[in-house]
Amino acid sequence: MNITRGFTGRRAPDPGLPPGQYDAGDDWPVLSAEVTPDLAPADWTFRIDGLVEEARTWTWEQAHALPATAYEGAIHCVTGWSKFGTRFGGVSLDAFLEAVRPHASATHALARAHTGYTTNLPLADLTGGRAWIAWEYDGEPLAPEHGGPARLLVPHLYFWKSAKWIAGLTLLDHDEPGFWERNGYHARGNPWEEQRYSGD
Ligand SMILES: Nc1nc2c(c(=O)[nH]1)N[C@H]1C(S)=C(S)[C@@H](COP(=O)(O)O)O[C@H]1N2
Ligand SMILES: [Mo]
Repeated sequence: MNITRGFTGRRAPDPGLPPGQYDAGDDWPVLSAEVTPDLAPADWTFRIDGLVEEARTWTWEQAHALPATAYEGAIHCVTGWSKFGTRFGGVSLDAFLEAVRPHASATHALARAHTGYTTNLPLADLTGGRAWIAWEYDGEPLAPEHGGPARLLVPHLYFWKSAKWIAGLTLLDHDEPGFWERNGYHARGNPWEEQRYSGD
């Protein structure tokens, strides 16, 4: 399905481009610090640990038993491109977090990929139906170069927060910088406030 920009029909008004971004159109650039791993769904697991009542690891099948939900909308990369009308399928992070019962003291999460990539997020950005573990794009399995079999998807923040080949989250009572954040990028990365670099 194509979303015609400018004609919103029954849709919510298109929020448009965040400051300093351009529309990449049909392109979907690949940005990876690592070599794309050869990760089969059978070898994929997703774990939440740290400040939780009950740390838990889900297999591919166990994760797929959770209620399926979709995201349709834009993604925004800090290098400048935004892509509208993306369609991801997966499971809301709320469903995973409900199962582990985060401690009241948990304020942040450090996300890690099966390749070692990390990125930090406020826990509040991962709840409320705004973050997903995504394994489908346009109704097809998510391509390996885009993080398949499964990636974190947090589309309201710059896309470096959406860790590809997601392996898990550790809940913390403080913020701990991940890979790009240790290299000068912003702790939160809200594109609407142009939080690109630490200090922005
Ligand atoms: N594991 C991992 N996840 C990652 C990255 C990465 O290098 N490794 N790059 C991030 C950045 S900077 C962006 S813009 C998006 C790119 O996702 P894409 O290649 O599917 O466009 O993934 C994010 N997640
Ligand atoms: Mo990016």
